[in-house]
Order: sequence, then C-alpha cells, then structure tokens
Amino acid sequence: MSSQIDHLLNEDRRFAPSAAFAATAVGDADLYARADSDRERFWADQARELLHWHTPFTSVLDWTNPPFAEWFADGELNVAYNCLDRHVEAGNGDRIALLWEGEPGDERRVTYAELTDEVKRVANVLTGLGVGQGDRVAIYLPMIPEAIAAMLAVARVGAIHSVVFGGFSADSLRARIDDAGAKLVITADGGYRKGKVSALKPAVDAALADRNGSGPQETVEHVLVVRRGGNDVEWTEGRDLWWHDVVPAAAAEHEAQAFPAETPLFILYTSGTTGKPKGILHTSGGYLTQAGFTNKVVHDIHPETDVYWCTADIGWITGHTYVTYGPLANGATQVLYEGTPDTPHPGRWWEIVEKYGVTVLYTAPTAIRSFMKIGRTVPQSFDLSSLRLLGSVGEPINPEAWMWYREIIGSDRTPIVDTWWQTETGAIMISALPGVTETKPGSAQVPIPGIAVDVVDEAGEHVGNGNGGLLVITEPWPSMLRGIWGDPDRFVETYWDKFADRGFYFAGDGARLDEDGDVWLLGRVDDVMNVSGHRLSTAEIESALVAHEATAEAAVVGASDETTGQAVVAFVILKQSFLDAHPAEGLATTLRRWVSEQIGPIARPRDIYIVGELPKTRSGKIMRRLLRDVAEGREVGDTTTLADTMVMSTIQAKITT
Ligand code: 6R9
Repeated sequence: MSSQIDHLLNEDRRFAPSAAFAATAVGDADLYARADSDRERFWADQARELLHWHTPFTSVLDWTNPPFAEWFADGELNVAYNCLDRHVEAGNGDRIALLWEGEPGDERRVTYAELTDEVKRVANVLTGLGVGQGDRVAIYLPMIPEAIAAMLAVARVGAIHSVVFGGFSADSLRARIDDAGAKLVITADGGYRKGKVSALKPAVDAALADRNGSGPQETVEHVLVVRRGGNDVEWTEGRDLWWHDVVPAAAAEHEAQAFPAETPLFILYTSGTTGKPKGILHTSGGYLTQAGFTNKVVHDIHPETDVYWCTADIGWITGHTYVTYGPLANGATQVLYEGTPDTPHPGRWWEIVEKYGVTVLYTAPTAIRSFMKIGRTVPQSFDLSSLRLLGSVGEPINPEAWMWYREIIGSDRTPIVDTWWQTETGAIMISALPGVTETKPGSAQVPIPGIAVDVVDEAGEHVGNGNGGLLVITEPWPSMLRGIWGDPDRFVETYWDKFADRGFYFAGDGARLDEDGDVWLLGRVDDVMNVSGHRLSTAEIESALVAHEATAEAAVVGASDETTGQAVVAFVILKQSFLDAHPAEGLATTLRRWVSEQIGPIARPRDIYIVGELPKTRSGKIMRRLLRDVAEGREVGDTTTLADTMVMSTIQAKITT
C-alpha cells in the first residue's frame, strides 16, 4: 500500500470543467451552499422537487433511535409511479426509456408508455399470484427489459425484490431465496453471454429441488419464466409460468397505490467479513430521492437530450440505482446491453456508443484497464464524439487508467467523475460535480452536497489534511441502508459499533486526505476483496474451499492484479486421508471449478497453492498479510508474531518450485 500512496502523492494533474460544460451543467456550486446552510431542508427540497408524493411529508429525518433512521416517514409515494406513469402523464410517453441491445445484435426500443404498460400488467400478474405488500420476490434474470419491468412491478405492489446476479450459482441463489423467504422467483430460460446461451432456469430448478428435509421449509410458490435464450427447460406444472403466457393476458390497467416512504423496496446481498452474505435493506422515499438527485447532478442528466449508459448488471447495487431507479425517476433515455464487452468483437462497447450516440458513460475501472490492455486502436476505430461525460465506480481508479479513459475514450475533452459509494450507502456519496469541481486523476475528491464524511484515526479523531485513516460518514443520509435483513444486531455491529461513541458509520475503506482536503480511497481495510469491482469475502471463499472433501484448511487473500484490481489467491492444505486414496494431480483445477460452482465464476481463484501449513499467530489467526506478500511476489514482511517462523519459508519454497 505504501508504494501506492507515494505514487498518488505525486499526482498533480488537474482538469477544470470547460466553460461550455459548466454553462449547461445541472449541478452548480450553489448546491453546496444550500446543503451547508440546512442539510435536512436541502434533502427535503430535493425530495419534493424530484419526486411525486401522493401524500406530502412533514417530517424530514427521524434520528431519535440511531442507527435506525427514518426519512420523510409520514409521506407516501409509489416508486414505480415515480419512474413511469408520471412521465407518461406529463406527455413524455413516447420518449424512449430503454435502448436495448442483445448480445447477438438484436434490439428493442421501449418507450416510457410501453414500459408503463408492461409494468402494470406484471403488477396485475403479481397480485394474481398472491404477491403483495411486504412479500419478497427473487429476480434472477439477464440484462433484458423484462428485468427492469420485474423490479418496477414488484415495487409497484409494495413487495420487496431481491435481485440475484445471473452469474451466481444455484447454491448462492438458494441461500438468498431462503434468507429472504421469497414467495416468487422471476427468471429466464437463459441469456446470451460470450456468444452463446447461458442457461438460468436449471439453476433455479436446482435451487428449488427437493432438499430431503434439509434447510428451511420451501417458501417459493411460483416461478415466472421469461423466454430469452430459447434453450430447452424443465417444467414443473403448477409452479412454473411463462411470462409470455401470463403477462400479455393480464389487464393493462393498474392504479399505483401509495405506500409510506419507509416501505422496504429491496434487499441486495453483499459480501461482508464473515462467510454469510448480508441482505442489505433499502426503503423507498429516501433511496429514490438520493438515487434521482445523484444521477441528475453527478451524471448531469438532461432527460430530453442525453443518451445515458451505465454498464453495470442489475445484479449489483450500481445496476439498481443507476440503471433502474435513478435514470427512470429522472425520465432519462438509456442503453441497456445484455452481453459481454468483447463479444463478438473487442470493440463491441464502442460500437454501441457510436450506434446510439451515447453521451454519458458510467463504468468500472476494471473494464477500463482491460480495454487499455487491448490497446487504443480498437476504440479509436469508432466515432466516440457523442460522449460528453464519463463516470467511474466500484474500486479506486489508478491515475493511468483515469488518464487513458479521458484521453482515449473522452477525446481529452470530457470530465470524469470518480464516484465512491457502496451497496450500503445506496447512492453516490463522494464525487466531483462535473460542471463545478476541478478534477484530480485518482481521487474521488469531495462528498456530494448534503453528505458529510471524514477520515479519522482508530479513536475517531479527524486525521487532518495530508494524512491517511479510515473513511466514515458522520451524518445520516437519505439512501442509507435501513438494516441487514433479519439481523439488526449484525447491522449495528458491522457499521456502527466501531465509532459508537461518535455515531459514525464505518465504511470499511481506508482513505487519505490530500493538502486540499480531497479524499483518495485506498481500498478495503477488512477481509473483503474487490475483484473487478465486485465484493467478495475471503471467509466466504474459504468456507467453499473447505466444503470440498479434499480440503483440510484454506486461506484466501486478495492479491493485486493489473486488470481486475484484486484477484483471488488461495492457499490450501489437503487432507492426508484424501491424498492416500486419490492422486493429487489436477486438484488445483478441480478446486477452482468447485469454488465457481459453489459461489459463481467471479469467485474462482486465479491461483491455488497447495501447501503443507499456513502461517498463524500464537492465538491461531491466519496471517493473511504474509500470504498476500507471497501472492504478490514481494519479500515476506515481519514474521515474528508467527507461532512457527519456518512456515513462510516452506510455503515460499513450495511456490517458487
Ligand atoms: C458501488 C459499489 C463498495 C466498495 C467500497 C469500496 C469500493 C466503490 C469506489 C470504490 C474507490 C471508488 N469502491 N467505488 N473505491 N473508489 N470510486 O461498488 O458498491 O459493490 O457495495 O462495493 O467498493 O471499497 O467499500 P459495492
């Protein structure tokens, strides 16, 4: 980390917004002044300006029972109405909501009127299936318009969605269905990935297969299946329903009912420091306010003219806030792309930018770095002149990638907003405003208007400019998580206990303040890895590894990786009894595949080292710091606290041979 900090300290390039950009930018410097003079009033103004309230709120923030916040609690709204009907009622029904591009090149343009119609029908189907306020619905879909329609229909009837990324395994899906007690699963036969159909329905079938009495009682009553891949699927009569049978047949009239602002909107599972993923709970009014506000001022959305494209999958928080809720609340037109960036050719994304005239692009550093690897000639063979603003999210963006993004993709002209936030924060918290802030490559810079953050030491003291420490959020914010599904104690413990006396939210990230007081993110300080912008927990992968019959013990670390930011590296001790009966050849490959099946391909270790022992302290804690040194090819650091100081040289000898 220290070499990274030195490197960042030397970064002194600055990019002021052009006068032309600033002249038309939605967000101006006045927002900071307004927010500073009265934070709660500022958010109340945003909530009133950006959303339609069936019942106006009178109470803004209730923080009488911290850390359980309530925002706009006596107000009532319907989230789907805000994302759909009101735009149609305002005469914008013909505006395109989704410019959808399938991986094979098929396309669909969906207007606000059409999407509203579809969501109303799906809402009627949900009601017909007995899904109503407070019920949980799991969504396991590819990036197709139906995925957005499904989320909004669930929201429309006051139910709670839990979107599970399509790359997760049947086991991961099962765990999430069980934890939330989902009543319905919405899936597809399959979707296109890397040039072929990747099936989804079999994973749902496997997740719902008879468990012979193990696990909790089955809660799922129905599975609603979209036909996308055209692949053959198994069918359970009475349980499974085709979307194309029931949705078009449902009535297109559906009046959106108003729900209290604190009505749960969704649960989204994310990795924590322990093995079990946490179901992060978000509610309606505050979440939609901050989603809409940040999309508008950070992405500088002009709904009449912009073609916005956020490349995130809806299985992640970025897809929730900046594909589904933020842009649709603002009535924007956006690109939705089903497939992978390099299928069928490495210029696929840039072809899409050219084809649709994308003006605002929001993506992750890992994608930028993989394009850097391929080389500038690929993007340069497309017309990218429509782009006027670029955004980054998911992990720290190194200054080289930032510069390449600006020069090659942004023609050395577009501002870049590096946006820091988390599943838990629900929306962007730290970012430049593109028409206001002079940007610095590699720094997320300043809290957005209405947000208060600090960098503090272990005791919670402000570290002061020029120093590093822990990133905290010092005041409640509208889109903050309201809890962990079914586990209020874990919510308090994970985020609030560390600085309980000060009431700070602890984000789990290390950060540094530069001489101007701007924030530079330095990565996680806990056992959470960030692989291609996706959060994975070391404990979760370790427990998958030890669940294999060959494994006695496992330690997992995140090692820095040129393309993916971090990569999963595992150190595994095998069981002697297993080795006595089986050949050791090919086991690393088997274990890699095993992890992929247990959790999903994103968790597959880049390297697995079979070792005889693991470095442990005298109290038995695995010293991952030392394993990280090995995995990153560095000289191993201080080993004096190891119970057996020889262990590291044995491990290294093993790895270099
Ligand atoms: C939105 C999202 C959250 C973690 C977060 C941090 C890292 C996200 C970042 C960033 C540096 C940025 N992170 N954005 N680090 N600069 N602009 O990614 O949510 O999947 O929950 O991950 O990602 O470590 O704590 P999530």
